Amino acid sequence: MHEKSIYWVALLALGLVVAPAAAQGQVVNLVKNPSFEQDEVILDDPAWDQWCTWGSDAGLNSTIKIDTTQFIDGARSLRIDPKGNTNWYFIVLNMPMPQKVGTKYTASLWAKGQAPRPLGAQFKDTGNTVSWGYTDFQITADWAEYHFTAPAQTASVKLELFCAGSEVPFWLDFVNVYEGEYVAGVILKAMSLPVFEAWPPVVVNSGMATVSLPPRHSTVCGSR
Ligand SMILES: [Ca+2]
Ligand SMILES: [Ca+2]
Repeated sequence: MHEKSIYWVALLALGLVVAPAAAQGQVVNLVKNPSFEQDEVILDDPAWDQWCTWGSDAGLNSTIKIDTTQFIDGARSLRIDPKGNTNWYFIVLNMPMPQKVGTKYTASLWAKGQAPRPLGAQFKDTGNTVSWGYTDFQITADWAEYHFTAPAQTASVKLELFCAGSEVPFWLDFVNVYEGEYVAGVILKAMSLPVFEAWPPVVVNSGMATVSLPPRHSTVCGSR
């Protein structure tokens, strides 16, 4: 058996792996720049491409910034400082993404509030003709994943996040939109295979495989 295969068999036998290889690639993410690791125009993006914002009334005074001190995936997140007492007064959105009308799609996101606060999310036609799947989340002061699933009503879709209604700042990271029902455990980059490949080599002794455990990867919870 190949040494790497022995390594994985040993880890699985010891119950030390929560199937990262199986989880990785289970979904095809339609969100571009899903983890905010690439620079792009977000606030009032005139191109309406990938991440953008829309504001109304007091929401026009809202701000966003890339934050390198808070993240759940990669090394950056989007910090949102919303203004306005109505949730849709400041919207962070990602567009466009193709969907098949009548087929279910799931949106999942990781968020963390400076304190617990609400966050609304929905799908909407990029031409603004119809919206669907609206869901109210209550996000907490710790990183956690939130998701909703709804069948597509148009072929060109945006994901909208209603960020106002509370002026408590919050962070957004690792946003996925994919076909089908929610898939638990979509892998975070900080927990992906290259991390495991950096672990020490397996030691094979009389047909029994033994391994040394590495410390927990520092970036998984590095923002907490
Ligand atoms: Ca990130
Ligand atoms: Ca953009």
